Amino acid sequence: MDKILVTRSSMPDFEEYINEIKEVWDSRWLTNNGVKNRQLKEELTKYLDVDNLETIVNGHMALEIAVQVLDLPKGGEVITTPFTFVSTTHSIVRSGLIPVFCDINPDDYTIDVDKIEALITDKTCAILPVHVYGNICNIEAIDEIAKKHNLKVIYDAAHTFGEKYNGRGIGSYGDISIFSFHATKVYHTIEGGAICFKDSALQNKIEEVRDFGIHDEESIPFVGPNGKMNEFCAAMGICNLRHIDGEIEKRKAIVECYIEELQGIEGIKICKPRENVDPNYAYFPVVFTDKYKKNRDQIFDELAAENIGARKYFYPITNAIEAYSDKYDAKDTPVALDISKRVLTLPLFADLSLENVKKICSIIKR
Ligand code: T4K
Repeated sequence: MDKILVTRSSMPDFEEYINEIKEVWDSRWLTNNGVKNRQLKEELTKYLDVDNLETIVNGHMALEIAVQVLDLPKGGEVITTPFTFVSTTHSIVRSGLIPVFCDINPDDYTIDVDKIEALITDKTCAILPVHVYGNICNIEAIDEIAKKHNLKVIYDAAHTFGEKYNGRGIGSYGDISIFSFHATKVYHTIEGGAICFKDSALQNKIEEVRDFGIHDEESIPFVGPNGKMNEFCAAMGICNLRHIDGEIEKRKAIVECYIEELQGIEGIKICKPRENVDPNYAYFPVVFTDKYKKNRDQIFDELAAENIGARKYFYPITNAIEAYSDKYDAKDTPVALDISKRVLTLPLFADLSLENVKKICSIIKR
């Protein structure tokens, strides 16, 4: 059997993409807020149902720019989750801020809102939760804590493209939400991302910070990175947006098949979707408890032996990685530590056949 990896990029037809880049090719305008970028921004603002949006070179840079434009004080503390991709934590540290790790809840692996307030000090300036796997955080509780303590909220919404909560685009929550459009995501622009923000007064600053902090040729008010998306990526995004609803529908059928095969088995835990969420079926995490006959690593190895590349997203948790091991102890977030040792994300992409889903499940159940 051909190798089945955890995901596989969705692609438009070759002709469709070539057609989309023809104009870019002819014009030789390849980046720096070109026509494809401007079109994509408009289409994404509508599709994602957000107030304001800027395209960014990748999801990580979107996080760093989000942290920068909110003017958080250097050395300030940001309460966040360690159960995420390293990008989330790195974005805080690389911005001169201090991550303070809050544990996660054992049901959907998002930040445990009952543990946030105990971590607040006079240095706390923001909360940076993650809608991990596309599971939506307890937005109401986070909002209430943030208001009470005058904190900014930045959602790492990297996994939630197209999701809605209470009928509103998920990117419209918090002061800022960021998306990743990496090749491995439900929706991609090859590499890419976006910042969505409530306060339209941030518009100019975000545009300028994204472009080295340049206002015009003679005025550079901010220090900024090169965070611009190029025209070839934007063109890919325009093509992929035409097909996204169908892609999500196909993922839904796959997830339903996984659930049918794996639910109700002692020792196998599957996330329940929250109410009032339109999901995007981004990941399919499965947690193996002590009641299961084999542990996560054994199942990972058995799948690998059959050419199936499940992934241990998110292991190790970010407060356990070498880069931070002198500053943090992962035992301080025991639920996250435990889940990270038990979770496996199974292959999930739009053209994964149901036959292969059943095969993956039969190896797990064997
Ligand atoms: N916040 C969160 C919560 C995130 O999860 C991420 C990224 C970010 C922020 C930062 O966003 P970006 O700056 O990346 O936009 C992947 C992705 O690189 C990363 O985007 C993603 N999260 C993370 C969870 O997963 P790897 O190292 O696991 O990717 P890799 O290369 O092993 O690819 C996984 C599988 O995807 C491959 O086995 C096959 C398939 N694949 C991969 C590539 C690169 C394709 O089908 N096509 C491709 O082009 O990190």
